[in-house]
Amino acid sequence: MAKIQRALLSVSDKTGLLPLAQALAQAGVQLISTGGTAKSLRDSGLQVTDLSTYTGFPEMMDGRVKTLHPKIHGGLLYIRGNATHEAAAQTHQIPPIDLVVVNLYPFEQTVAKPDVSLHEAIENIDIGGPSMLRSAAKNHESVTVIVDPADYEVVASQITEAGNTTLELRRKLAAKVFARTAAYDGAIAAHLAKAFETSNRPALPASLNIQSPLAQPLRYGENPHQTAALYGDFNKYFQQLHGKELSYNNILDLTAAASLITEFNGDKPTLAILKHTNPCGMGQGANLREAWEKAYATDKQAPFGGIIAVNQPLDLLCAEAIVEIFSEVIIAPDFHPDALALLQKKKNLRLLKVLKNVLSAKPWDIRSVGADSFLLQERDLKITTAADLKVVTKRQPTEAELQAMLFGWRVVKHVKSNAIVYVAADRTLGIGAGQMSRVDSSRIAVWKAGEAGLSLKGSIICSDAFFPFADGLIAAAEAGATAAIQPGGSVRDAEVIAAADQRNLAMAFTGTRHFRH
Ligand code: 93A
Repeated sequence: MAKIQRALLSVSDKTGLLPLAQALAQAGVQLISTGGTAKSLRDSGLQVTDLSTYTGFPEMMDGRVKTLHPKIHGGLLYIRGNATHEAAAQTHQIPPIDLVVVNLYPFEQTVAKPDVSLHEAIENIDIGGPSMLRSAAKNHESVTVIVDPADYEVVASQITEAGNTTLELRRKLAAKVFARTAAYDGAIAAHLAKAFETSNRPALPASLNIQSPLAQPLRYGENPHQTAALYGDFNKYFQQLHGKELSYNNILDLTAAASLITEFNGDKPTLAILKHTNPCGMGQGANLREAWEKAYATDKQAPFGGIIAVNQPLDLLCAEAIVEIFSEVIIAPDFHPDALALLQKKKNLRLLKVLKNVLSAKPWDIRSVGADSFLLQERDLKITTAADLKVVTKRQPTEAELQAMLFGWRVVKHVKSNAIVYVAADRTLGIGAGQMSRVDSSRIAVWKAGEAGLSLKGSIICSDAFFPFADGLIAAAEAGATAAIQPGGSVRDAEVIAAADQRNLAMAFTGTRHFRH
């Protein structure tokens, strides 16, 4: 690799620059600099070419245009050894620039000041700096780029030793550049989003380094004293046909509803009612009205103010039943015109047509774990089929029990842990959600079924994670369950299986758990 001959230095923060510049000068490298940087180096006794002399163009427009010149970007970007590029460089008299040292206008520090003006913030958006950094980083095969003063020393020592840097180092430095310019742009985006807001809603924290456009302002968060906003391309999934603006809780709940109903795409008419992201009733039937009757029968109290999701266009027959109770949101693939007309009479009901499956592009779960940290995981998209089930009891499930198991397993996956769901083949009978102990969830599910006047005789118990002890299963058998579906995997599986066998229960292991915390 040829020796570095020409370096462009343009830094806002001049700290630590001098030793690097001295090492470069010592190695015979020509130094080119913008106004402030050139002055500071010259004051320290170094020979520097002014960038304006180099380009033959003055810095202008209050410094907004300093380095944005083809002689600079051409010198950084042309592919060394490429005949056409070399010829263009020759024709236009563009010598190579082999090293760029830039740090940017201090945008983040500027906007951190409590009463920064929009003007001051905008003037601190560096344009030329990121452009040079990106040009140099793109061409890192031949060009060295430093954005972080912490890297001055290693570059200086490699150049002193060998006249140039290693490709390995140039690669590392280039990657660092794109991380820095991305974060810089993120900070600008967040600040401007906030500055242009009229209401009191939070901008995406720059510390999270996520770039997503603001999708929708929200009046408040989970509670009225919390500010909130919706980010990303969310509005491509739903079209709101009627009702007030969606709230934070609506968006959360309807996304849970959409994820749950997606499990039943292409299945017979299915209806789910959810509250606070948990299903409170789910049913299937020959039509949606029947599905509603079964879902609603599970719990006639909780659905008040809930979310309803259906897996086919909502018809009038079903709408007539739904409209009897107050719901926050209904989501459907579509609405029959007469059903829509009826539902639109309800002022406070939001109607959403699903445009695109929320799970169609593999979604991520993101959970905040502090001011500047978040957890990221793949969404739980595991589908369990009959082939995945391992029957562990002496008695095999009947075909009806098997169908009920697979129905219930799709529901329990969407219930907060610890989750216990009692089902029949096409309906929920009792749901116990979000308890710290599995037995308590089971007790709640049994109690809820009792409250609803539903019998658990011949029911199936579905458990999102294994039964740690036999007691939960014994209680289910006593409540009337004849079969169980659960992941298995407890050290006490043998005890649980023995308890099932003693009571002639059929039990299948899925091998997969569905925690939902
Ligand atoms: O206003 S700019 O975006 N326009 C430019 O063409 C340009 N070129 C370099 N700012 C520009 N810079 C920035 O000036 C550098 O990123 C660096 O932060 C600063 C160095 O200026 P000086 O050497 O005059 O202190």
